[in-house]
Amino acid sequence: MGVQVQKVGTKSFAGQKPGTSGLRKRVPEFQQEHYTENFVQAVLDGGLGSKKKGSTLVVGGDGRFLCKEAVNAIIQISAANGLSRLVVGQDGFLSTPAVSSLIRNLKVDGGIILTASHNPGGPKGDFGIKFNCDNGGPAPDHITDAIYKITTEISSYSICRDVVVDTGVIGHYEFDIEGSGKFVVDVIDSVEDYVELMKSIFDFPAIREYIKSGSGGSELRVLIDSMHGATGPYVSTIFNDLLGCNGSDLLRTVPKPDFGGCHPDPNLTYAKDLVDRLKVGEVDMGAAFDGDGDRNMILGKNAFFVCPSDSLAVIANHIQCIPYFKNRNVVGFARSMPTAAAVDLVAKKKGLQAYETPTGWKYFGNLMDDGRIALCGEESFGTGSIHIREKDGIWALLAWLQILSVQKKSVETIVREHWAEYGRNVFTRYDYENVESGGANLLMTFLEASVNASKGKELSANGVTYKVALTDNFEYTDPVDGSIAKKQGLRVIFEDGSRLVFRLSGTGSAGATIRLYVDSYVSPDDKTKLNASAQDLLRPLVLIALDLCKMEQFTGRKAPTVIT
Ligand code: G16
Repeated sequence: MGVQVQKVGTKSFAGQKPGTSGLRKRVPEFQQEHYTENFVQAVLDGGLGSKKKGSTLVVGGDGRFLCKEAVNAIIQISAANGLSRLVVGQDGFLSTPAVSSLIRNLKVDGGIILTASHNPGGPKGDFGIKFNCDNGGPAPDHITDAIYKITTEISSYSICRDVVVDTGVIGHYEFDIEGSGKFVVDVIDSVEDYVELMKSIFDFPAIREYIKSGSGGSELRVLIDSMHGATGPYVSTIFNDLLGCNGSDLLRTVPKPDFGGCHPDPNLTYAKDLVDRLKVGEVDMGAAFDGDGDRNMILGKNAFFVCPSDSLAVIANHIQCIPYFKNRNVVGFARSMPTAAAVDLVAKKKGLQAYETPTGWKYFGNLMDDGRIALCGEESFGTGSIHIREKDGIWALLAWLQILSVQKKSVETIVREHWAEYGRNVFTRYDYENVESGGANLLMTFLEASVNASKGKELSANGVTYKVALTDNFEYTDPVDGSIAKKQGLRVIFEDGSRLVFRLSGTGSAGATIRLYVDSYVSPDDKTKLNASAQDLLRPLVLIALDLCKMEQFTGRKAPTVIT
């Protein structure tokens, strides 16, 4: 007799709507009875649809608090729903890029990723569940909408509580399920597949040689901060074992359920220790990755900050340094709308196509699948390529190292030379985190009206005047399937091409986060401005933006939580 399937009565929970990248909530919310099970059932029904019975998924997460419990729930609910196989990372652990790679390499039907990305973890921190499709990428809107609809109507879920797998032990586990037959769980090494992929993309011997003697004949020191997130084991294997970096230069490589109490977001605020160590000037380069390993921050010597928009443009400009692209037909690049347009200038010069999509990696999926782009990136520290369908932190660092190994120049020199050739897209983002939702929504409603009213007007601050050329709420029509995403951010575009963008984040777990993006272009002929501080260059536009949205009046906030 097979393992029994139990049908459990439940009630729907409000607010299980996937955001920019999956459902992210505080841990106690997920710990409510039936909460996680409801959502997993909805993911299987809405994500797999008629393919559900007999399908195979990859399952893993970034090791944060609740991951193991959620993996067990997914195993038991999948067994009861007639799936035929799950491929699970050992201990339920896989970085987000590793899940995407496995889905593609194994040619399975999709995956479930347990992560709240860069959000803090631990018993009071954040947790998240995200469904990825068979292309390895985050589910597009029509699928997340279907999942959400099911969460609002659900009245029961199916579960096999007697399917018990020790995910700590690599192996093949088989069960006979009542009514559907064989169900398999393969617990696999979490690191192997991803490392092989990286070895097939980059010239590891050349990078290793450059690390050994690239810095004027002596070793190139790279300080890497995994922030106790998912990249740790991958970083140790790739950078220590295979590329010869000093073990002591690899920081916080042990994944922890609460990220050691830190906020695993690789930016100048939350990776401050790394920044401070780079400032001393003894290390040539630095990099940090987020909780689930898809975000990256790149720093040069003396903590020279590479703005993510520039990082994408530099990699695009030097794409032929990366062996993977040498024999591929590169026809375009993409960036999200709030990301500064540096990559567009590279595309233009090379005669390639540039795409502008809404915020969310899922919007790059069709462009990649359709062969329209080779690289894409976002201001939110996301850089990636068509090797998978997620952004990829370690890939970005390897891309930089490969470029350095060919160019034999420092990070800072490469960026400054880029500005001298293309001009500089100066960029900053102000985040107002955990703002009371009511105030944030009022601000956005008020702002939409004042943004519209500003059309054609001159706005000034600190003696600098900008004339508004265009205002809108960004709308995107996917060129591949024609789907439309509306209201993706309020934009004020000035006559000189400078931009202000305002939007509410879709990745917070409580309250609201207001994001204000400021972007301005300095021509390569303006030598003084080209090397001035970004803060000084953008100050007038920041003041104009804060006045336009009446930030303090609506939110009571005098300053942002994070500036990147
Ligand atoms: C996710 C998405 C990104 C997006 C970022 C911020 O990243 O995959 O595409 O740019 O959230 O989104 P928002 O501005 O809506 O908070 P991650 O690293 O959190 O998965």
